[in-house]
Amino acid sequence: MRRLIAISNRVQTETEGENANRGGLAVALAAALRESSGLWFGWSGEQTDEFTGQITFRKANGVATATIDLEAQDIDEYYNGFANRTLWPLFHYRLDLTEIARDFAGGYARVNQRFAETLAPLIEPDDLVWVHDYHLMPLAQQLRARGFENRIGFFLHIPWPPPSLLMSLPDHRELVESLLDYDVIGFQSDEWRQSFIDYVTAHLDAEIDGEHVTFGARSTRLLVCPIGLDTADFCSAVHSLAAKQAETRLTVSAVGREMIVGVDRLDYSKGLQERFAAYELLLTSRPELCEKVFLLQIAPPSRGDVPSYQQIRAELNALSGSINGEFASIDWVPLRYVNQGYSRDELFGIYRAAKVGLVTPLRDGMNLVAKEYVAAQDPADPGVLVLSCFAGAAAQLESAVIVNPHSSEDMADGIARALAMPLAERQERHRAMLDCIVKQDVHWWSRRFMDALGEDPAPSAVPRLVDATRNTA
Ligand code: GDG
Repeated sequence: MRRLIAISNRVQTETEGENANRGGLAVALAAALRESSGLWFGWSGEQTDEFTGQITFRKANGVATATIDLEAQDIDEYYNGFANRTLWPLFHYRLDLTEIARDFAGGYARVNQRFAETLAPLIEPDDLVWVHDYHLMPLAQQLRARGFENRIGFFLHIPWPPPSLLMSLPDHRELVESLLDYDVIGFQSDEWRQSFIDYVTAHLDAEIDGEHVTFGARSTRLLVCPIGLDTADFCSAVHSLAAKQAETRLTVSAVGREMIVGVDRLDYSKGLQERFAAYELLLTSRPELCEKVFLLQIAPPSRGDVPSYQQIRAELNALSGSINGEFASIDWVPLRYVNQGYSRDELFGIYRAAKVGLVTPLRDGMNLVAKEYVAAQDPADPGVLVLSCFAGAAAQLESAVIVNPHSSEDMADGIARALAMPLAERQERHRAMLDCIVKQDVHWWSRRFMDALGEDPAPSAVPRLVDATRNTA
């Protein structure tokens, strides 16, 4: 088996532990790497006075890791800047929050160069290299420039925006061209892949043949490869004490009321303000539900150094206060809004105690919370998933109650429908979704991507490759 080198912006270190508030990528990647005895390379999350390229090797959760520290300027311009203030909002269709600055773009290029320089001595000729997410799009180009001809793949965890939005980025063409130095690009859904193809068709002199784009001397396969859960591992929490205790604690404190749950990083893409507004409308338009339901929203803060995240936090504090001020009674708090993280086992118990799982992002590459909510349900008496049509997960979880997160009315109707849904319908919908979550789990996802990465280039690519070189010469 060929060795896998996975690269992502952050690498989970041992000290942060299994129960830290880990993003979807960290959870999924650890499972994929354990299978292939690979090496996981990335930023430690630590700051250093001067970048030296010194690598720290560790074992974390059974995975070999190699990490580097970054300078303050790198963190500002590359991570807080280009990644989180330019690409993240733009790729989540939030042009209003997208900040364009040359310093950010410069920091992004510099850190990608630093990653390539530091990583280069670790790569053996037969290694497969798998780069993750929007922080590191130009990395293959940097490695190719240093002579690496390994198979290199890229997986985009977030949406790919339509061409008209991408063009707001001053160097959009260079960015897309750099991506065509990969052998495989993985997308969470066909919608994001199609947006990428739309850009290539409109702006590059490239040849598109089914899943393959040939540009210059390389043919790149565009793969739809939706990320899954480590379903078996996640579901093993059903036997854990922490899960049982969390479930019991919630059931007791609910005193017979139905619980609706949301679990999201505190991020504007997750549609939390819109969700709170929809919940408010639910209580206003259906007064019979007052005192009968409550919403538990878990929202651990993230990216607190970025102003738009401070702003959303302030807005949510105000909104939750006003909803509780308007509706609460002496023994009923309609909205429990919690800014802290819980262990994965506790989360399992929290999901299981909820009659409705509310997952309503305005835009999301996939959304693993939707899958976790379904996986945690008791098949004999499952809760109902209410899911945004703009989450990548909606393409797979068609049996959810699908809602438009921009419409409070649609969301309020969806929640009411979920609360009233008869057992047989709940069971049928749950069965269909669980089937997909079990079959297309994280192991399926990594095998699918690795198979594509490990395969030889399609023979038909060779003549096209010669022609393309001749055309561009
Ligand atoms: C990106 C894409 C894509 C949340 N609170 C706690 C906690 N979490 C865990 C959840 C879930 C993960 O964080 C969040 O998953 P998402 O899928 O919503 O992810 P993003 O962070 O936005 O990540 C996304 C994902 O990459 C994977 O490709 O699905 O679309 O945006 O696993 O459970 N975990 C713990 N405590 C918490 O309080 N332990």
